[in-house]
Amino acid sequence: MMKRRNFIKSGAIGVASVGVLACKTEKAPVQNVNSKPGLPISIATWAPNADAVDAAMNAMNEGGSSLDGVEKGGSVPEANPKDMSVGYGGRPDRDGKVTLDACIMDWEMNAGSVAFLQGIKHPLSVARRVMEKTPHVMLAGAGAQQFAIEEGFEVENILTEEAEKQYKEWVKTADYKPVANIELHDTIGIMAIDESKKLAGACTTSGMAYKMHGRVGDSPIIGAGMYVDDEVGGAVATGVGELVLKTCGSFLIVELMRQGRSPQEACEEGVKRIANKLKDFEQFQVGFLAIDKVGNHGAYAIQKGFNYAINQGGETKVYDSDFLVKE
Ligand code: SD4
Repeated sequence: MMKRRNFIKSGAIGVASVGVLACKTEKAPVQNVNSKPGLPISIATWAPNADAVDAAMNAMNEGGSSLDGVEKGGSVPEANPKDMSVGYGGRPDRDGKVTLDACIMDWEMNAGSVAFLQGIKHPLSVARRVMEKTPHVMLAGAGAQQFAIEEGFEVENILTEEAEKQYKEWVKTADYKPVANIELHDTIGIMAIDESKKLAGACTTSGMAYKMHGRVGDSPIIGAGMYVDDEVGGAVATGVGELVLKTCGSFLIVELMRQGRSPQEACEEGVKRIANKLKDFEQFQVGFLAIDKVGNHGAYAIQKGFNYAINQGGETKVYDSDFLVKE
């Protein structure tokens, strides 16, 4: 039986998961636009997702659209058992169940999403099917799994031995402490613009490790974990989803860009909104990443430690994001 008391006592939200790869990052140049603009582009949260932005770029180079790119990119960490924040290998909730959230959106405001999906390695591809094959935007839980099965996805055990081992250790104390940045988060929020200038975005995650069973974060929510508007640009979020949900983070950033802010300025404003509105925000990490229509990008986080990967015109780089809480 879970130690529910510990869980409640130590707060409702905590930090997601452990990073999979040590990556050497560069500090992003301090300017509004921290790279040369240029298309095609693929960009994703967290440096270990450099493989994912490359996969997205390859998909576009092979004639795929930006939508194909973000789906392909997101499928890289989903399939990687060493990435314990996304898809197969993701950490379970406090009841030992791996529950996945994902969403996808294209340049025509088509959007699809799945939440609280169990037993399916590639929730992002299911989200795309929701978008393309149903009259709905979002399916959750058993209904999302049923739809996935009907679409030919296999139900598998996606709790790896390693994730189970760590979970069994965690259960001994069942302490759900929000300690930001003692570990990396690897939830992937990914965006791409292809040669025909079409913008798409996606987000996929196993959510906060050891969350309450049934908890859904920002990642599958259009406008919270991800939002793209082909006229303006796009934004994605990572970190403690509760803070992003309460501020409609990605939508806010895109709207700020619509009003003339650069991607960098908009990400900074998004983090400041959290800081101005939400108590105790310093305990938590949230990172935002944004691009505009021509491939300028920006990033900003509450805390040190957020980084991201970008492939622009075939060149892959990883950058450290600037952040708000400076000691
Ligand atoms: C969530 N935002 O479920 C996700 C977690 C995350 O990197 O981004 N981790 O709240």
